[in-house]
Amino acid sequence: MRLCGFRFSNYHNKVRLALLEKGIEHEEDDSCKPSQDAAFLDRSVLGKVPFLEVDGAVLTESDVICEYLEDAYPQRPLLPKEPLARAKVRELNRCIELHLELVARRLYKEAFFGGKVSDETKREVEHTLEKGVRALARLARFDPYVAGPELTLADCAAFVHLPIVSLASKTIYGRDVLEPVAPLKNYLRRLGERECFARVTRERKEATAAMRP
Ligand SMILES: N[C@@H](CCC(=O)N[C@@H](CS)C(=O)NCC(=O)O)C(=O)O
Repeated sequence: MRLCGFRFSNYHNKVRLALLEKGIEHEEDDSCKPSQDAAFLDRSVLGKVPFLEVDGAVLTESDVICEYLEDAYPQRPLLPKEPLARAKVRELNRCIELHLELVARRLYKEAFFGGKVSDETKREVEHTLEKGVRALARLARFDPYVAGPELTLADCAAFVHLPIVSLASKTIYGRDVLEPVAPLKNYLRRLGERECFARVTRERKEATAAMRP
């Protein structure tokens, strides 16, 4: 199986974390950039990364890929066995991606890429982010992992997405919208000390440095 994408991508790194934590043997193609070219759409239907090539098929959408990995490689599980506990992990994951990362993403053009975002969009995003932050504060357990006592897919998502939400909001609003989630900083620092998480961070930084002119 081959994971395709690039190591600067938070969604790509989420899947890398799952692969590495589960100890799944795999190849990587880190040279795939999002594109709407027909040749790339043949590989990734929406032109996004990451995607997984496996057994002659292609899987897109990081959550779908992670759930496939759970089903196909049940060792070192990243989802609890019990259905309700599994659903609670997915709920947290959804909150982090749909109500925080995807919302903050509307700011990235100005926060990270030298573009401009309208004041109206900034106001709208700030308001929506606040709702997501309140939901995260209510759902997250931090005892010691985000969904409870075991490491799960929600930790993989939190680790790659939440620092970007913080950074984008600090750049655009001059404040970290995630500040009210008090245990978050220590939790992310502790998570970053795990071997696989430290590796993904190190390799993301190397990839970022290599991209600079
Ligand atoms: N929902 C997708 C999101 C993936 C995504 O947005 N990837 C970004 C890179 S971090 C991308 O390919 N962006 C290009 C685009 O949206 O066209 C997933 O979970 O895999």
